[in-house]
Amino acid sequence: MNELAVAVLEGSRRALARLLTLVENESDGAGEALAELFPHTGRARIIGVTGAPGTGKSSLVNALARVYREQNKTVGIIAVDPTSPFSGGAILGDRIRMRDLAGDSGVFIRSMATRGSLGGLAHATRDAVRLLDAAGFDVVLVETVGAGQSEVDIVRTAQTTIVVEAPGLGDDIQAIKAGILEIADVLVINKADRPGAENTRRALRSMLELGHPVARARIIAHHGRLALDEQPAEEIDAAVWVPPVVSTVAVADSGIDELAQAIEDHHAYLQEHNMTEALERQRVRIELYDRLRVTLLDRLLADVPAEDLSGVIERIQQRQLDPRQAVETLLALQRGVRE
Ligand SMILES: Nc1nc2c(ncn2[C@@H]2O[C@H](COP(=O)(O)OP(=O)(O)OP(=O)(O)O)[C@@H](O)[C@H]2O)c(=O)[nH]1
Ligand SMILES: [Mg+2]
Repeated sequence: MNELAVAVLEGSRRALARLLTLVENESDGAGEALAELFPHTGRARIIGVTGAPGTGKSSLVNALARVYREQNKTVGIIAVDPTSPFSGGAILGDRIRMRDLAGDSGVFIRSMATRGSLGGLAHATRDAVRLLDAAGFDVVLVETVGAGQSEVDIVRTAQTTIVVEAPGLGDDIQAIKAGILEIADVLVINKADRPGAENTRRALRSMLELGHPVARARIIAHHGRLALDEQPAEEIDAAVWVPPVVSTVAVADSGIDELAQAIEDHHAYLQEHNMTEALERQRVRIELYDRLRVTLLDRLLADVPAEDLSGVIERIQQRQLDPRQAVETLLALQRGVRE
């Protein structure tokens, strides 16, 4: 068996840290260990925390981790920063803010930054979560900034997704437009001690109330599309989960127990409606397709000479070849190379 994998299963933090570095660098070196650890995954509760910069995600993760520690659960934390390739600042900030968890051997904190593509980061994050899962952490918290598509992908790794809002960040409706309702299982208004918190809360609430159709669309977009194929419509109808809105003051530990309870409620809801497995199947399918897409494209680009590729791009630009035909042309070129 792979040495690092054995060491991780035996509880070595050093081995875990080394594997995480390999995963973060998208190095092939982690492949064997990941494969051997994979059968040991599937036990952790994975919770995603996302939201605009500075809304208090790290502070909330910190506070939640303390709640889980009080319940004697071990906690792994991954803070993902997809925004900047050289984000020493943010990472340092996270480390400092989470300092009060340092020294607790039941907590492991790791930051991850963009190396290559965002798609790569999504894969690396999934692998990192699996490593913490295999290492035996009861709860894995994944923090990621923003609500763009790539962040949604990252967050889709989680069983429960918390979207964090804060008052005074500008247009509330804007944030809602950005599609947060589609990914939120629990909505948090953090910085409830700040002016405007009640307005933000009201805006979100009314969106949600407006929103039986929204809630339904959310279920379909986030949880449901693929699961929907496999479940009768009335079952989905009965199972609509309207995300609770929880107000918190993360830095004063206020509302954190309510947040932990809302996460628990969501978990119970998934169990009760037999959605856990269907959702996992969907996550597996999405990941498999993502990985196939990346691998097939890499393979094609490796097979087709660069000048042929730029020739095709040139011909599209000259309106001699339409993009659909171009795909066929490239695949034919690849077959030519392979034969
Ligand atoms: N007043 C108030 N300040 C808070 C609260 N929660 C967090 N803060 C402060 O807001 C700032 C940002 O908090 P973070 O927890 O780092 O926020 P974040 O969302 O993780 O930030 P990024 O990771 O940089 O996007 C810090 O100065 C916190 O002390 C809160 O509930 N009330
Ligand atoms: Mg943070």
